[in-house]
Amino acid sequence: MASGSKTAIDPQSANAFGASADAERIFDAFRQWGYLEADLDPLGFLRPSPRPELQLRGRAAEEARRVYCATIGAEFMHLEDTGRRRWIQERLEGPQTEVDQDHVLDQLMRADLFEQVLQQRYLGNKRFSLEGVTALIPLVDEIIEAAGEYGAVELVMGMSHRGRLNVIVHVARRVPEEVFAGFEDVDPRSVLGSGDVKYHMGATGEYETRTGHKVHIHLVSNPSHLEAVDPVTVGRTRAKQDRAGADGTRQYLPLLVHGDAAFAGQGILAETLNLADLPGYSVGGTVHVIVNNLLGFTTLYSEEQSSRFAAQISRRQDIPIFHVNAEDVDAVIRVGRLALDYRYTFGSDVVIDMIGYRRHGHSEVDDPTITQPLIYKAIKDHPPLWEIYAEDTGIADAQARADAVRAEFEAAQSRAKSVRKKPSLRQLPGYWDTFKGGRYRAQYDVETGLSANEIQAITARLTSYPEDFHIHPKVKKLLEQRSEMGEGKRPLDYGMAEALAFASLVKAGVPVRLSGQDSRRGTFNQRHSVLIDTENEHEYMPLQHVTESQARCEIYNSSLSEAGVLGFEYGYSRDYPEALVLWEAQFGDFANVAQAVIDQFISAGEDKWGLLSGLVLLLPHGYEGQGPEHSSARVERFLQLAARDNFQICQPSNAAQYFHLLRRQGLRHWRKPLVVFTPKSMLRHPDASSPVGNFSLPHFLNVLPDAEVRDPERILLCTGKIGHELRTERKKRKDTSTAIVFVEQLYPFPEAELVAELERHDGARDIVWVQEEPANMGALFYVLPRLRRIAGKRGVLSVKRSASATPATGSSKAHDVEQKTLLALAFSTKA
Ligand SMILES: Cc1ncc(C[n+]2csc(CCOP(=O)(O)OP(=O)(O)O)c2C)c(N)n1
Ligand SMILES: [Mg+2]
Repeated sequence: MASGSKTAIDPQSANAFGASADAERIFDAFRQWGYLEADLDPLGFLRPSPRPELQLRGRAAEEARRVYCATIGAEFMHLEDTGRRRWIQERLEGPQTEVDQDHVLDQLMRADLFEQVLQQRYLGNKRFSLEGVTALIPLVDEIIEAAGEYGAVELVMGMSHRGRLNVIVHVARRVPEEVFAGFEDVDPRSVLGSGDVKYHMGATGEYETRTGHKVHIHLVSNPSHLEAVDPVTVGRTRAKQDRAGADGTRQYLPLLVHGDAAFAGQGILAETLNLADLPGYSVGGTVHVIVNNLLGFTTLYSEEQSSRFAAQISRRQDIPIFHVNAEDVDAVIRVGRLALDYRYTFGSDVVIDMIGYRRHGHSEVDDPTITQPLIYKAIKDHPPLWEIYAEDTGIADAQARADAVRAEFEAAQSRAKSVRKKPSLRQLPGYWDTFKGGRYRAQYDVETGLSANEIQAITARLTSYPEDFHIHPKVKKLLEQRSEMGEGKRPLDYGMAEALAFASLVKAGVPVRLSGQDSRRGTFNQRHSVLIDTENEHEYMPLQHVTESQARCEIYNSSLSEAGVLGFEYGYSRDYPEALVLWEAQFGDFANVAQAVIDQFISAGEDKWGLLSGLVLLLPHGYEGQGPEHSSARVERFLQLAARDNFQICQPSNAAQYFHLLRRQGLRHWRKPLVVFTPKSMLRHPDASSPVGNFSLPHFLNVLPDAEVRDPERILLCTGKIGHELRTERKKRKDTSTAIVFVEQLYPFPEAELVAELERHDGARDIVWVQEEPANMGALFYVLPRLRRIAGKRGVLSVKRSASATPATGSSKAHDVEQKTLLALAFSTKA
């Protein structure tokens, strides 16, 4: 079906009729509806849908039909901007660019024969063949070719399983031996408990275009969870662009390759699309390619989506969709060029929906004739794409060329056994020290205190704004209070502690980026990072005016998404390791909507792929009578994921500790994700505020010892808010025999500090873990065995709410009763 350069549209087509209003009307009808009658499925199962609007005759109709109902179906009349619509129509109706058919044939052969050699040599192995949609390889080649001409230096590519091995060889240009080696037997001891399967691993490589441009290829590591890699890829791109400066969006091009079922079905894709034009998240346009085989595993397209095309989820946005028949490879190439030009002209996302088929079962090992017997009957006798293309283009020596390509792959395959295995990822350290160019240094701890003078100087900047700025009276008061805090006249609360941490970090050259829902003001009215002029809504961000030479500080209100935004920030943190990157949940439990990002990337990325991230998650947590959904950040889930130093899990119980924790994360050259359970009611509570002197202490303390009680008979161990309530209760009871110790870092478990604290109080008989959460939640299951191990002969008891199906009661009165009982039990429980 290859059309070759012969099908170039007559440049006079539309213009010849330009004078006639009728002709224009006819063309408009085809521009609007033509894609529905287009010939898009090579096997013909997805039939054109005849439109009454297009039952038109005459030369204009014939010409318009040739443009809009052939093998490209362009959906673009929904675009709001007339200029963009006209741009697309002129490109489609005007002269078509030449295609280097010789080059295309070569790529199709390579793509198909690579799969066939894998099939023959490793029968019964999963590889997720590209056959049926091998036009992806020349399509991506054309995209890179065009990107190189625009000055792109890197293609940041996210994709799932289908065709990934083919892409690693033909796009990332790794030698095929490397991929073949992945199919050879390996010593299981070298990968046990870490690493990942071959069709998920990331890859990098160099691509030299035919016009001599060098484009680095970065294929992002990908979990099985379909589309989860989308926001990660876009976030990584944004970080690279931010580093590059003004030219970033030109230099770094994101390309996402999707399956049709996943594109239609997975919400995280929709969340990612929605980030496209938001200031904190835009990347100057992402190119999306749907590798559409009209199947998802065993499921037919008509069961996948409530629309004709999988691509139609993207119709909600102002972006064009180009459906294209995967067997008209020249049309595919033209669509690739058109999409790239569109991205670079308008800084917009663009979707290519390339429709082909899947030659084998989903993963080659299952038999598709059981579920789609008719489709597979048609596929059985359908020749590979390179043969069709060779015939259509009349390239004579195709078979001989194919034999040579096959021999090349077979030779590579026979060399595969001797390819040296990569060392296990297990040995990779968590340190990160590339930006100073030095050797790895274990800098786990760094001094985080600031002198009183430094605090005062920063406070002055944080609390001032331009003279003509009309400040809101409530914000004015808050800044006045912060000013007093910085001068040591009143204790510092969390909001001030955080502002001081951020300001001091950017002053020291560490960029800060925070995003989350309503994060600029702060869900609990605690942050006020951006001042808004009451007269004109002009903005002033004191954190951007700390010093002349400071690093950037960015705080964004995110879209109402968790998975999409958290994935984005994880990606960002990957490519901006010298920055402190934070994501904030509105309430901690909303992070569960992003569970795949937490499970598949944040907690597992280092183990699977050897990739480091210093991302911080801020998760408001605490039992305050607000009901089942606003109480718990699900501490237990994070603790269950913790192993092999994969991340840090902390609950700083006062403002100064929060300050030191953020600075520790930003300053040390050791990149590990940090999960912080942050307070709500304690944000401004005097008990959790800290005197200014505590900000000059040298370090974050993993354990806060009890300084008040000398020889306790009982030690209460806890984290966060409940500890302050226990202290109040102790005062009320005039109790002098109970020590209250805060475990500020739950993971890695601060065993040495806790042992020291228990030894210091060796007269205490009872050691009690106290938590607000029910028995089946919170840190209980995690701390109890660890405490028992270090408590020796002394008993370890626990006080908690009864096991429950929900984190907390919906009744605030019941909450109060429960809380009182907890406190009473904490002081009375005996072994
Ligand atoms: C979130 C998620 N759910 C389910 C699966 C299991 N799964 C793997 S591939 C696949 C079908 C994907 O179809 P499509 O997106 O069209 O890609 P194709 O394999 O057809 O290229 C499914 C259901 C998965 N990997 N991720
Ligand atoms: Mg599919």
